[in-house]
Amino acid sequence: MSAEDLAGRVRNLARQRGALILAHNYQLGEVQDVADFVGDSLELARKAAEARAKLILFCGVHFMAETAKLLNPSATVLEPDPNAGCPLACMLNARQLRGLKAAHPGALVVTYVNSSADVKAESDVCCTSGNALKVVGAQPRDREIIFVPDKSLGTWVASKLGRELILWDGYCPTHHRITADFVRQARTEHPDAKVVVHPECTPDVTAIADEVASTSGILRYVASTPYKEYVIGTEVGLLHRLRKLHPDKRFYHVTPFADCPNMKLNTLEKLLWSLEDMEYKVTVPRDVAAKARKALDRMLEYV
Ligand code: CIZ
Repeated sequence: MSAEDLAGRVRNLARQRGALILAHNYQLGEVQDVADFVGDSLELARKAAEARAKLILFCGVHFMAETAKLLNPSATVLEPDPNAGCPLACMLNARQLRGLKAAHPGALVVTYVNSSADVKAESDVCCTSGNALKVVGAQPRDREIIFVPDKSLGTWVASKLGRELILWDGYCPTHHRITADFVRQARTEHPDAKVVVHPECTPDVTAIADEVASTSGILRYVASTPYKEYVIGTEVGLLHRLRKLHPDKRFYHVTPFADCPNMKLNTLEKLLWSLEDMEYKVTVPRDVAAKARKALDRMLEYV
């Protein structure tokens, strides 16, 4: 079956089942193209929370589908491949976070959404890379802040806000493959291009970029600047969306190695099977869900 036929079948079955298909900016191009909505985790969280549909097919990684379920508990949330995890989210568990809290009594806990529901349940408020500056910046100055689990993002937030944060040694393996050497090489190959990187990159990479932004921030930067060429330092899936939105501009990735193997587990075949078999349903234990939802709701209060 051609990719076009498959996409048609996914769309038809989604319509029959009344399913809303949400896809992250890092998904395969053909998956983004069948989705009702494509966005970053904050935009997808908002869509999931507001969705009227009783069925959501979530194409991203597990913590994102879990977030959709937390924010819309009455909807059935399906993920096409339950193995699509997030190594960063696995770098901190609830027991470890409780240990960190015990070592810093009185500290507020700001947790990046790239984390499990168990970890969110131990947190005061969540953030995404798109709103981390706003969320951390809004916390009282007289309180210590634990920021978990991404150390690179936390380091960038701390430097932008001029505020010390207690960090955890977690990182995104995909973004850490974007090295300063690759950035310098890309600048040599594309001397007229602006270099825009994600704050999950290491500090030596963010230090030499022209702009540091989340995926939605990168999309806004490209839309609002007159340049014709951009070198993009984030997961390669974002280039599909950028090229589609701006056919008049040129986009290069810093390195093709910034390709998240988990994000790419979702294929059109798996989307179709997921809708046919109503698999794999995302569930979160009730006691964890209630606490985790509070941390997410607090994040959504920041516009
Ligand atoms: O927050 C997200 O969706 C991620 C993982 C990256 C980004 O900047 O959009």
